[in-house]
Parts: sequence; C-alpha cells; structure tokens
Amino acid sequence: MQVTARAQPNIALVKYWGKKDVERNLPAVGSLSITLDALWTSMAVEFQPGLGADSLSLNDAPAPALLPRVGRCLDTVAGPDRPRARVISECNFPVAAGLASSASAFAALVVAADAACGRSRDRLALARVAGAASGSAARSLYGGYVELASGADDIDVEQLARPADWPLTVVVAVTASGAKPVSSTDAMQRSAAPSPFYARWIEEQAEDLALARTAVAARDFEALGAVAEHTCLKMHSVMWTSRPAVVYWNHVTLRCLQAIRELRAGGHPVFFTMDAGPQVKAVCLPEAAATVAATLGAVDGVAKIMTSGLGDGARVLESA
Ligand code: 2P0
Repeated sequence: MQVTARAQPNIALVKYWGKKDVERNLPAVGSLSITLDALWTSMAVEFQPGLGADSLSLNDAPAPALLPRVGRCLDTVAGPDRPRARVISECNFPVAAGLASSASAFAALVVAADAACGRSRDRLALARVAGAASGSAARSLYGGYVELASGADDIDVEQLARPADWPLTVVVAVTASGAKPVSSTDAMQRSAAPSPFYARWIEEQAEDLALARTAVAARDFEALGAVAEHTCLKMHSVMWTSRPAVVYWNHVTLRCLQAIRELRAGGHPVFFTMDAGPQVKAVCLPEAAATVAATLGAVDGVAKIMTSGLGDGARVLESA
C-alpha cells in the first residue's frame, strides 16, 4: 500500500537551539512555533518486500544524499527488519535553505510511513518519532500555535491554539537562493559548549516560553513580537560566538530587518524572525500583509517573496 502524507513547515517564535542528548536528538530547550499553510512537503511511502534497497526522489530527481537519514527514520517507524521502501517526495519551496524543509519532510514521512506499515500511533508518538529525526519536525505534527517541551527522557508537544483562533500572516523574504553552507544539526553541535552565551540561552528559555505562551493566550501581538525578536537575536548571538562562528546573515538580511523595523515604527503590526539561514520571516497581522510583502519585495537583493497563513498539522492525503 502506498500512503501519501503532507506536512507544512513551522516557524519557531521561541527557538530550539542546542541538544541535551545528541544520540536521541533531545532538544536542550523547549520551543514555540506557528505552522504555515502555503508551503508544504508531501511524502509517498510504499514498503515493498521485493525491493533490494530504499529509494528516494525529491521533486522527480533521485536524492541519494538524503536517503540515509530517511532510511533511519523509516527503521524507527517500521522496525529495523522492515521491507525496503520507495519514497517519493515533493516540496513546493526551496530545500535546506533555512525554511524548515526538514520539519515538513520528516513530519510527512512519519505520518505516511506509520500508515503504510499498518500502525496507527497517536499524534504525540508520531511527533516523538519525527523529533528524533529532526527536532523541529515534531512541531509540524500539529497545526497553528504549538509548544514543544523538552523533558528529561522525551519531548512533549501540544497545540496551544488553532490557526483560526488567531490568524497571523507570515511573509518570507528569500535573501539568498541555494542550500545553506552549514546544516542546522552541525551548527547546533558547534554552538553548544564554546559560546559564552550558551549557558544563559538555556537558563532564560523558560522565561521566554512563558512570555510567548501568555502572549498567544491573550492574542497580544506586540508582546509576542517582542519575545520572538529577542529569542531570535539571542539564538543568532549564540551562533556568532561559537567557534568556529556560524553566521547565516547576509547584507540583504540586514536590509530586510531594517525595513521591518521601519514598517513597525510607521504603525504596521509586524515583527521579524530568522532561522538557520539568511531568509527573513516577517510575521504580521493579516491587514498588514500586503504592505509588508510589497515593502520586502522592493528591498534591493530580495530574490523572492512567499506569503502564508497558518495551517494544520501533518496528515494522510491518500492511500492506494
Ligand atoms: C527552530 N531551528 O526552532 C530552530 C531555529 C533552526 C533555527 O529547529 O538537528 O533541522 O534536525 O534536530 O530541526 C532547525 O533544526 O535540527 C531548527 P535537527 P532541525 O526551528
């Protein structure tokens, strides 16, 4: 049976950065995110007993480099003695460019693989399997506003509010095309011990999460923006002060941040966030989306603008 599942990437407003257990991929801190709707990855998975090896295609081209990580995730879902699988992936946005493609990919993969091997794990169990493959993928199992708590032995993930409860718009400004120079997994491992800011980053996370949780409950856009920009800049400060330093920003990134600050000073409800890449995400109230998109689209060097509302968690699209 071939099962196709789809998932959307999520954008963290309180960031995950650092691991407390590399082997099990347990995050060092909790995080809080919003799941998008316009960007997506689909995964079609079919276990075929006659097959000699797993295969993976991404947007119609073979993707051997990603196969080992996908294979390990399939082993976790279906067991190490599973039949080999044919996996067909489609993604409607740039991959490995700091747009959370691994989150949507692994969320879709675990949902499709779980159904294709005849299991039906509950959402949290699926989120834990996805999180072991890619920390941020655990959050894409859920829609809207999502909090991931990092416990001593495992993660817990829950939806704080549905997309319709507080519809925000995210405008993504792509400031550089192509894959990022350092993967987030590698960058995180570099970051941990050497940065003088890392201990403080860990220490303050509970407070940042509490501020963001309260802001979501109160639909307080200003408070959410304040904590989101703070945690984003704090995470990048950890990266910059790692040895060797990890700097994803470019000159277009800085121009976009300046444009967002100017929009806000002009009364437009918008704040920025950035992840492990040079792309800038402007989060705004829906009435500001057209102005934000037009302003960022006119910034010198911006290659592309994508606009998205908030969407649902990973789900099966079809079984055949
Ligand atoms: C986040 N990022 O909270 C943070 C902010 C990037 C910056 O989670 O090593 O691909 O596979 O667990 O999930 C991206 O890291 O890392 C990420 P792994 P992942 O969204």
